[in-house]
Amino acid sequence: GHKGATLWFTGLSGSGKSTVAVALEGVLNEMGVLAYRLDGDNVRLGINKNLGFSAEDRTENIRRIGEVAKLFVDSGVIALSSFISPYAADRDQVRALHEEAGMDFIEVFVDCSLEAAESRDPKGLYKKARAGEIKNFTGIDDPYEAPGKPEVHLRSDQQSLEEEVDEILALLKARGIV
Ligand code: GGZ
Repeated sequence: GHKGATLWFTGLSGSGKSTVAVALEGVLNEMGVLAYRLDGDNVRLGINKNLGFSAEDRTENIRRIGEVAKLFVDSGVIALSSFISPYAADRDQVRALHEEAGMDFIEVFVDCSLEAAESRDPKGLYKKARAGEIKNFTGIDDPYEAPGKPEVHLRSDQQSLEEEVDEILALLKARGIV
């Protein structure tokens, strides 16, 4: 059997949060474990489409996602949440929300140098940010507060995807989540 939990992936744009979440989702599904990914494509275009990238809007984005993740946990699903979530206080709020309800909250720091993330630049956004066409871009002219004590600390510019997935799976097993 398994129980619900929130895996909270945090890291720069282009760090590989979604890539790891997609790979982990595949492995969990093969194991017969229900998992659901929350990311910009299904959240920022839906319930959070009225939010932008100011500090206030990022905080509200994370707050709402935290509440949605908690609903998934309540239903017994593993929520895989992939958002930059640049502010430590916002992530800690979501953690508190889960822990007060006796729910597992696993912070996964997808650590990647700015250089590596910027060289990937899959959507060309860093280039636009450097050119001043996008303002307040995380890592360029907006802050990213790295987690101090994440449950999992991945180095996506040094580890393979398989290693990253295995590391998370080991923790889920150790915690009795899967
Ligand atoms: C950071 C931005 C910005 C700004 C648009 N800063 O690579 P992506 O495209 O898919 O990931 C980024 C995504 C960040 O949205 P989040 O909801 O994860 O951010 S937060 O947790 O801070 O609320 C990027 C794109 O949206 N994007 N403008 N200014 N990323």
